[in-house]
Amino acid sequence: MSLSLLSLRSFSSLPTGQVLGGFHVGAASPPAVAWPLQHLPTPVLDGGEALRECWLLPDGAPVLTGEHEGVVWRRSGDLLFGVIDVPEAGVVPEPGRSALQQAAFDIYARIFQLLDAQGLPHLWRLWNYMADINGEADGLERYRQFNIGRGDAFEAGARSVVGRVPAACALGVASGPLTVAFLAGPTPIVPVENPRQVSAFLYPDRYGPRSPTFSRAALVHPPGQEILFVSGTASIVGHETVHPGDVRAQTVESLDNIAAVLAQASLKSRSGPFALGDLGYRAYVRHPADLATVREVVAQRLGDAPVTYVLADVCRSDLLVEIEGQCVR
Ligand code: 3EB
Repeated sequence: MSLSLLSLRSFSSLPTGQVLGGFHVGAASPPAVAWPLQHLPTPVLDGGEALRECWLLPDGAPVLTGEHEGVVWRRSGDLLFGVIDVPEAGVVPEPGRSALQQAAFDIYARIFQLLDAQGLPHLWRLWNYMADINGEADGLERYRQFNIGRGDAFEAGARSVVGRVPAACALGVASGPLTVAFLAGPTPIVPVENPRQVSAFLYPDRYGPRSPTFSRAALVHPPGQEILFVSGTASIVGHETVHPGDVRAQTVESLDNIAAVLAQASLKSRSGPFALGDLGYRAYVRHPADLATVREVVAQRLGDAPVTYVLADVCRSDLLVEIEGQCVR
């Protein structure tokens, strides 16, 4: 059983192999498919109508597909991928909670219920997207509201909010529901932190009342494999944003951070060291006009490694770029 990640640029093509789940990035609506598909309603910046990424299974791998309170999921062996979208307009928040906070709580609570029912309790990687991430409502930035709901659900689901927490990203798009995709498995992650950065789950409360729940990277081990997920990585040193307003320097700093994470991951790896050129990447760019600069720095540093550029808002308003990656072995 071997999992692989396929990237497709053509709008018309769909994978022919067996799919566990995937992503459709682009403004146009996604195709109807029988597997969980996360739609990011935001443009791909470097050409093509849409990007499709699929987690592929070996031909003939058995799959089980289902739905649990809005979580669309597919399982093969002990691997489970799922997607849930919750429009905030349909949420009735409990007193003292915003709709976004409640939506985040509900989504994570449902995911944990599903994982417990499936006997696969360990979240490996989360992909979080929401509208207007830097907007303020009821006196609190929306990303910070999301962090409260997520953290509360981790605790309600008897999960730790520090230490062994999944890899993740959290980005803003122009519109649409709060959408969360996840990959889960039977074994805990091996967490990886970055010595250049304060762990996100220990950020001081000037970044919000509840710290974000994610590891800088996670090593996970499907049977016979090792996968490294590097979380969304930005121009943060310690806990502070560095180079505000300077997209070139922010891109360099983000790549320095990824290099530092890879050095730590290499120390814990079963499959050998990780170099920058070994990963595939997604780069989230806040302003389309910055694409050329980001690409130039990335090309210098990453060479031929595959990178997809996506328009998105990073979760601090002074961050202009965020880069994530993965290596499947
Ligand atoms: C940071 O380092 C940048 O809230 O899940 C990166 C990856 C970021 C994941 C999340 C946030 C998240 O704080 C932001």
